[in-house]
Order: sequence, then C-alpha cells, then structure tokens
Amino acid sequence: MKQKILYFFSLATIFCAFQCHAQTSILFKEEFSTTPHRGELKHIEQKENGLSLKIGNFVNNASFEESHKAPLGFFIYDTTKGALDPTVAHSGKHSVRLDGDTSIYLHPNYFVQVKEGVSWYVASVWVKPQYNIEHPEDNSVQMRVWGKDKEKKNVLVHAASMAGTHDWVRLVQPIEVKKDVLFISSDTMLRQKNSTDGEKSAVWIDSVQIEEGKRPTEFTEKYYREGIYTSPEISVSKGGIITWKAEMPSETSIEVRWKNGATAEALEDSKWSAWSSISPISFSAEKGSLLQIQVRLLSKGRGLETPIFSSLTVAEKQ
Ligand SMILES: [Ca+2]
Repeated sequence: MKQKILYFFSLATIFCAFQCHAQTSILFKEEFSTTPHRGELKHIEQKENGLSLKIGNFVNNASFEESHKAPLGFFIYDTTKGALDPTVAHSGKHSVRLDGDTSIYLHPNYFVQVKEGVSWYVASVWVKPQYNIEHPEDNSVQMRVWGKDKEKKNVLVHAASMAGTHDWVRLVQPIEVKKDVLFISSDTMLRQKNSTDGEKSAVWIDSVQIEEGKRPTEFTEKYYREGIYTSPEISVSKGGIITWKAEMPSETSIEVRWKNGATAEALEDSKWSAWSSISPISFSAEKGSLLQIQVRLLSKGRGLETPIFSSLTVAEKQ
C-alpha cells in the first residue's frame, strides 16, 4: 500500500514539476486530508478526507421530516393526545402537535453522549402554544433537559418554560455539564392542570436542537450551514492563481476569496475579493507582499450534507 502511495506521489511530483514549473511556482500548499491545518477554522473540522462542516445538531430527525404517521425517534406520552402534523411547521413540512386536557410530553428515544472536554451544551426547541384561555394560569409549555449518570439514572438538569399563547417562539436552555453526567437529552411538555370543563390546550413542536456552546445557533438538522477556513498570511511577490480541490454533494457548495496588503495591519483593513465558486481564481499583489485566503463551506437546504475541502494551492506566475 505504501509503495502505491509513493508511486502516485512521485508521478504527481513529476507531472507537477513539468506542468506547474513551466508557468508558476508553488508558494503555499495545504492538503487537509494529510497534514494538520494552518490557519483558523470556524464551524469546520478536520477529518481524514479533508475539512468538513462541524455537526451543529446532535438530535436525529430534529425537524420530524423523517417520519411516517409517528415522529421517528421520539415517543409521545400518550399517543392519543399527540401526532405528526403535516400542515404546520417551523422548518420543513412537519411538526408534532400535542393536545392536552392533562399534561403530555414528547420525548426522544436517545441521549446525546457528552464529549470529553466540552463543558457547555445548549438545548433549544421551537414551539407554538395555544392555551385554553379560560385558565391561562394553569398552562405552560416546558422544555426539560435530562442527564444520565454512570448508573444510567435520569436526572432533571434544567427546565425552560413559557406561558401564554404565541406564534413560533424558541425555548432555550444552556447546560453546564456536571462531572457525573455522561449523556444528555431534552423533551418538550405541555403542562396542563386537569381540565374540569373538557377544554383543551395545544402546542406545535418543531426544530429540536442540542449543540455545543452556551448560545443556540440558527436551527440546522445536522451540520452548521456555513463554516469558514482562514489561511495564515502567505508571502507573495507578484500575482498568481489559487486552486482548490473539493467534493460537493447536492445542496452544498464551496467559495473562495482573497485579500492582499503590505503589512499585517494593512492586510487586516484590506477588502476581500468577491466570493468565487470555480477553481482556479487569480489574485494580484498590487498592494504588497502578503496574501490571505478564506474558504467558505456551505450546506444549503436542511443542512443534511457537508462539502469536503481537500486541498488549497497558491502559485505565483513565473
Ligand atoms: Ca419540521
């Protein structure tokens, strides 16, 4: 296997020596699949096959779109009082509606494993509550965050709640991970005191999210929908070309831009070029000898796919 790789490598070297050195010389090359990145990553992580968008939501089927009759991966207690609703949604086309004359909740079938070194998570859910207005003081919608310890005991960690009738509104609960908590989860509950007059309250639930950090980001089903790689400063003496290699599954894209300056300060203030999605692009060194590049990974639609960015090369004209 090693021999094969060497063989390919030497072929590539010979090819490049012949092809590239004829017109350009390489100033900067990063193979993200084989070497640690230089530069900064935002909402992006390095994997074996290159840079990819980070997972922005650990909840499966978080928008209830992968469902048939019942919301896959969740259970409703009890099912006579709640169902998938294909006519109302915060994201996608479906939500879950709970109807209660007593309290009722929607709970996921799984827990998210807490990662080592991560001390904060944040749980969020979009809800649209409609209360029995005769008794508004008895009703609320609540998101409860659960933790599991070594003995797999459920512990109520936090709860965020809201009273009143609203259009779509987000319940948010930051979670500081305690030492003994290994798994976390969140459910959504329609709390209603037993109704004596048979009147019902209802809540629509959609866009459930558990992510790293203290503040929630825009709802996404899996990956962050935008991530940025910023290169280190690269020394140049004249203009040249920037080339890159990437895989882009459907509904994803990659864009690249650059800026140029004489000093680190000037570079900071310098304007970026327009984003370009087709490799290669040319750059100029009119303003000085420093060049910086940004790469933007995008996942459109529901954020279910990530592009993979595998290499970036900067070459100067000869
Ligand atoms: Ca949905």
